[in-house]
Amino acid sequence: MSKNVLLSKFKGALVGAVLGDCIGSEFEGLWAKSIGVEKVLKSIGKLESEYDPATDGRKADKQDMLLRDYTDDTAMARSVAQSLIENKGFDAKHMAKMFSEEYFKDPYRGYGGSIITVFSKLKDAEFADPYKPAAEQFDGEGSYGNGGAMRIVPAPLFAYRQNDVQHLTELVEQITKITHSHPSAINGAIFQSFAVDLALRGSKEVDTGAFCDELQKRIMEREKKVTEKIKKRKLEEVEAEEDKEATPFDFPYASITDDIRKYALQDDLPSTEEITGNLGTDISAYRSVPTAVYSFLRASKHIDKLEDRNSFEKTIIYAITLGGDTDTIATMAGAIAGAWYGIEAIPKSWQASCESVEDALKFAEQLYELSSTSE
Ligand code: R7I
Ligand code: MG
Ligand code: MG
Repeated sequence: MSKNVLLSKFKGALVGAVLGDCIGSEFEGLWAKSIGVEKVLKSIGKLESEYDPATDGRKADKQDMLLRDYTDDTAMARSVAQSLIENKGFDAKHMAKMFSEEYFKDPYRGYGGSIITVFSKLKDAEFADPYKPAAEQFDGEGSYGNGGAMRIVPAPLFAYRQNDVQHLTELVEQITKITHSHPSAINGAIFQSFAVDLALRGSKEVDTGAFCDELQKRIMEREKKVTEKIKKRKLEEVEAEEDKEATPFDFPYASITDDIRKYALQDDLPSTEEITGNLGTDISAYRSVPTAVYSFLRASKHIDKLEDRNSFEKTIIYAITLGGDTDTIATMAGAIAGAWYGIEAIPKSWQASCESVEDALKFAEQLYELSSTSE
């Protein structure tokens, strides 16, 4: 892949993530029924009307208006990118410090309800053990929220050149565990990182069948390993013979990929109720990451009322119409779509309307340089 194409994909991934968050956050927590495609188009129409192509910026009379804010999703993704760039690699303590300090500097970004405890404990212990506070969440079960997956996009960029699934898996696990130690949160972040990685390696046309097959193969490998570990521990504890046989429930993300494939390939657009019911739109990783992957795949096809929108735009708009955790689902879907279609597919008017787009472009260049020197 030429430098120009790959760099465009890196930029698309990071900017796509920022825009999904900024545009999606207006609708976070609303039911799909109370959103509807017209409302999303109206919001986007407004930001497009503020743009002046002559200056590639906002119209003169709109310059004083505030840019659309990003939320915790982008705040944390920024820390992941900055920490990887600054250290030319992963340093758990440094990243934990960045997450926590960023929160205390700028707390009103809509963070998850429980993660704040992690930031406080990390700070109080002076980041001595960057994994301990997260492991203590929810009586030692760890958070299953989507806060690991929502911020992970810089990791598959950083690890791109190594082209080693195992290496990417381990990197994502380490980054996620700083705040989320529940296997569902970790595997959700891994699932999202695989989707971004596949999109970075993708060419023009999206082949939903092939995309899902590869995603499923990769996540199955991962889930098998986790299951074996848990089973081994359980067997040692209780010696229960029936635990030896794996069930589909042991491979939640691999299993749900069948539904993602089915809904994405279906001729008619599945009803919103079907998607929200079966894939989900809430703040758990398991009920939001698959929805983001599905939104990206579905948007490569026709969607009524979005005929004059390109596939990147359709991804963001469609993801938001599903309601629920809209900023997070749109940020994850936007990262995948941006990685596939590249920065050229992202309207300039959108880029001019949101906070942190310029930084995302800069981080993309830095991660590109880093990943090419770490070959
Ligand atoms: O996962 P997290 O960072 O939240 C991310 C979400 C995104 O939508 C952001 O846009 C922002 O709005 O928040 O934050 P956590 O606090 O770790 O998890 C989010 C919520 O999930 C928690 O506050 C709990 O309500 C719930 N949750 C759990 N509930 C019971 N048992 C997460 N894990 C558990 C659990 O194990
Ligand atoms: Mg958010
Ligand atoms: Mg959210």
